[in-house]
Amino acid sequence: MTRAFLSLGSNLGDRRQFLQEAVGSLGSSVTAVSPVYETDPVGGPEQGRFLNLVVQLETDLAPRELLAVCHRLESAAQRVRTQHWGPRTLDVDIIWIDGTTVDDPDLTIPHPRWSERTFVLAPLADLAPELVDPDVYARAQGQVHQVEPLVGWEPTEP
Ligand code: PH2
Ligand code: MG
Ligand code: MG
Repeated sequence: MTRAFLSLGSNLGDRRQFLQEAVGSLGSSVTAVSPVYETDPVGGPEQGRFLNLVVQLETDLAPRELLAVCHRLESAAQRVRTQHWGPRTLDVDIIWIDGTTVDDPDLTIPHPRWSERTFVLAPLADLAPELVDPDVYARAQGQVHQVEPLVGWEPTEP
């Protein structure tokens, strides 16, 4: 089993419900869920604020299998890809997998922009402070503030 971190974000429709359903679908591989943050959009067109969180998994999936899971969750949220970095019901990105790097045109692990974005670093630091350098955090972009946590998520006993 390997530890992995996914970043989830939503800024369209019932944002909290999309996050809640996606975390629920990940099932027993989830070992921790960060607080929820409301975040100013970073990059892209003018758009509404996001809710963002980070999920920690313990998984045997290969990086591409995990990517397929991310895409399946986005499809389940009826994500429609129109504008690049435009508003979305659900975005699920692989941020980090312990001991793994991938550098392919369609998949880069660690995520290429994870260290530039407060909406990733703040929830990641809540779960894995050792991965977040305070100097890197200080240079990251975007305002974030913590809001109500997701309800009903219980860590599974080992
Ligand atoms: N995702 C992006 C671009 N900008 N900004 C915030 N606050 N949250 C996001 O999840 C986000 C973003 C590209 O995926
Ligand atoms: Mg993204
Ligand atoms: Mg994405």
